[in-house]
Amino acid sequence: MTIYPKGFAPHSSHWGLFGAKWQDGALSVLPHPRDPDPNPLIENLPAALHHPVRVTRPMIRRGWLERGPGPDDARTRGDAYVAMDWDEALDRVAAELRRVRDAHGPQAIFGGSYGWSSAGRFHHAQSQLHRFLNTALGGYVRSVNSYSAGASMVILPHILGSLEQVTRRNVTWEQVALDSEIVLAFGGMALKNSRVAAGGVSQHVEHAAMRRAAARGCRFISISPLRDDLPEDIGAQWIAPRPGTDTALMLGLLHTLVAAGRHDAVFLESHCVGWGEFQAYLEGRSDGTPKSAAWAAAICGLAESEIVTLAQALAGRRALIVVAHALQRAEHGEQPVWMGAVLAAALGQIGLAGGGFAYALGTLAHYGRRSNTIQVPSLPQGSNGVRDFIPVARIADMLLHPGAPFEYNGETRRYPDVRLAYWAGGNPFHHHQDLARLERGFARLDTFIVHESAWTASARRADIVLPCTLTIERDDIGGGPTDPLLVAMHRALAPHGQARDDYEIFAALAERLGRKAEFTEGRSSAEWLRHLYAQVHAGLAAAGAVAPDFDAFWERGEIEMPQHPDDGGLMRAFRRDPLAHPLPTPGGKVQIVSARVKGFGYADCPGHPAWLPPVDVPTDRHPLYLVANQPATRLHSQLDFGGFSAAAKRDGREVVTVHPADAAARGIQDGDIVRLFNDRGACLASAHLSEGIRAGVVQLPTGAWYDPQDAGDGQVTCVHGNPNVLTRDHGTSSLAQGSTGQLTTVQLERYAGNVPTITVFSPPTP
Ligand SMILES: Nc1nc2c(c(=O)[nH]1)N[C@H]1C(S)=C(S)[C@@H](COP(=O)(O)OP(=O)(O)OC[C@H]3O[C@@H](n4cnc5c(=O)[nH]c(N)nc54)[C@H](O)[C@@H]3O)O[C@H]1N2
Ligand SMILES: Nc1nc2c(c(=O)[nH]1)N[C@H]1C(S)=C(S)[C@@H](COP(=O)(O)OP(=O)(O)OC[C@H]3O[C@@H](n4cnc5c(=O)[nH]c(N)nc54)[C@H](O)[C@@H]3O)O[C@H]1N2
Ligand SMILES: [Mo]
Repeated sequence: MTIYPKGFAPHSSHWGLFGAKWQDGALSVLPHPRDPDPNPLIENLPAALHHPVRVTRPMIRRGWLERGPGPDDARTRGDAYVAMDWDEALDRVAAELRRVRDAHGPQAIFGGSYGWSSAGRFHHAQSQLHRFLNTALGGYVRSVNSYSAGASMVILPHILGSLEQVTRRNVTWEQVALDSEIVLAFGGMALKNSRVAAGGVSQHVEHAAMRRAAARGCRFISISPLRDDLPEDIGAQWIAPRPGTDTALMLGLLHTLVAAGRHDAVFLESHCVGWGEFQAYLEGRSDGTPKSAAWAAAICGLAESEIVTLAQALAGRRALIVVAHALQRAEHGEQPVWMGAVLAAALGQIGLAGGGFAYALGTLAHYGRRSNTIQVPSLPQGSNGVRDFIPVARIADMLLHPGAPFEYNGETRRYPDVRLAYWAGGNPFHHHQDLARLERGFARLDTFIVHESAWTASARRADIVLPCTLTIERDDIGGGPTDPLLVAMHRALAPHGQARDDYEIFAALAERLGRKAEFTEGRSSAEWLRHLYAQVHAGLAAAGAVAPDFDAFWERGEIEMPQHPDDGGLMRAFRRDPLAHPLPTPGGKVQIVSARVKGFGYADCPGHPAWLPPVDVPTDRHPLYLVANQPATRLHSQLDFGGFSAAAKRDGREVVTVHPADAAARGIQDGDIVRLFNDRGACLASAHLSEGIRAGVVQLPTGAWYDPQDAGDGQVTCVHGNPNVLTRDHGTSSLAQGSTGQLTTVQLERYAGNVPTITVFSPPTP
């Protein structure tokens, strides 16, 4: 481990590679020595290791013990928990799994278990759970797509190619640094977000690439309700339209370009399908409404001249259109993704170095990188005997309406009748919208089982909580498809309390179900690491790359993975020769019109991108937009009890950003505790006044642990500041059914009552 400082035990997390180091009995974390811009989120770890809110023993909810499995409102009302020995707890879990499987079949078990479990390839909790349910019980109801990209994962294959194909080997940060002349980023490219990558990231390159581009004269323009979605030091211009109106803005820009003859008619003809039909919509010949700059200005709350000037700036330049995940986590989220691609196509930029459409660039650290030629290893999943699935964000609908039909990507499907949900590596009571509704859904289950390292909101609503290790308490292999390093993740300390690895827990359950050999294949976890590494070793050797054996890899701490050249991949090849390298779409070209999507007949997702006015807009009762975006100080809800996350709160509460004009109208001062509310719920937060937000918009990040209390007014209020008590649980459209958690509407007031104590950082009562 020559490049590491003394005593550095390498490890990997979604927020970066780091090393754990012991000094004077205390563990500290150091960033990877070659990371130019380390992520402070690693600072959440040290104080979390032995925090009182960690789960130390198997725990069973008292109501479930006393009354047995079955629908129970007490599940989500803060029931008490009883500690139990591992053997007895595992016996009960195995018996309950067997009961449900025998009585209702594996199609009554929901094992989607969405979430960002740890970065290691072997101990990846969902992979462990899915393998267990497949090998030991015959399968489970799964979920498809993600909260990240629920709409884009479904719309992109209809118009350009899969999310993977569109985001991998396309425009890189290297190209931005060297070639882009103007970057128009819808939703910005917040450095807080690109600090994070699934599987880990060894070098945070985004900020340096932006600075190099800016120094060369590249202009960056952020379209966002928040100023700090692009860093100040690159001279970024900030334009803040009304949230949720990006599609109208893009239409207004394109209308202006077309009116001035500044669009690339040749590219639209040679590389795209359906321009003529779309142009009739754009110019209002098909619906009577020209999508002019003036039309867009009224919808977006911008000046017409701003839109015209922006269109002029784009024309004739190497222009990159970026659309953040955030935009599609909203009503009709498919539209800004589709329209962003159409705008880039009409500018004739798709496939050029540093130009075109870079969906989600800057949203996460794995985008905009070279990709590895060798796959990172993953745990084989076995085969799932159950065909039923849900789009991931339809969880509450499934629980509340078993058997009901739903639309998805051209199919009418039915919600399965689920009796048991098993979660390992995710936190639904963090990630889902309208938490009060989600609670009603979970109350209907027979049994809810969770593996957690800490008493998260989901653990507090589970019937059985099995304590699991943190990543740093076990050995693993870390890596992602676009990071050049594969990491030997060294265990830095022993498990806290009686915590066990997910693998050990599932192996013990599989044994009780008579399926141990099928689940473990006779390997210990140490043997699995060697087994998974052998695949990498073979790949490296075949590629003629340096291929150390496992022990040498482990000793070194990391190895380099070979990468594809920065050649623009699919889009560049398609641009050069659309016949020889067609896009993986029905027409082999950019689908400005999709006959397939049109054929589905969805009013909420027609056959070409369109402005579809949202339902959830400000009213007299709820006059403010709420942007519920990703937190800067943690990854989602993870380690919210860690030092870095805790330090950013005020009076222990999450901070809501409010424009001074909106605050003044309500008699709110900086630092006041405020109450945000709408018809779904209420929460408290500490007000931070800032001119860096569009007036009429408030911003409260996700991730403060859900702490519902009766605040004395009869209504349940999250006293800690979790925005998902307020967000709306409604799919993006019939096409994708993605989450719409990013945006909703609320009212805000100064909180006059006694400020309740936050309770969720102590374990529940026995
Ligand atoms: N309103 C609103 N809601 C949102 C979003 C938004 O923008 N607005 N964003 C959405 C998005 S994009 C996402 S991805 C989701 C994120 O939602 P989640 O991924 O569910 O959130 P996390 O807090 O990362 O939850 C991961 C959980 O896994 C646990 N865990 C970590 N490692 C292990 C392990 O090894 N084993 C086990 N058993 N558990 C482990 C952690 O303790 C943590 O509780 O949230 C979504 N929710
Ligand atoms: N520090 C940190 N980084 C993270 C995560 C984390 O939890 N913490 N989560 C990671 C994950 S899983 C994901 S999926 C990505 C998520 O990536 P995104 O979903 O893109 O991230 P957000 O921060 O939610 O949103 C980005 C910005 O979009 C802007 N925005 C919101 N609504 C609108 C709108 O209607 N129009 C426009 N133009 N802009 C809008 C907001 O100002 C917001 O700051 O982030 C990743 N990065
Ligand atoms: Mo995400």
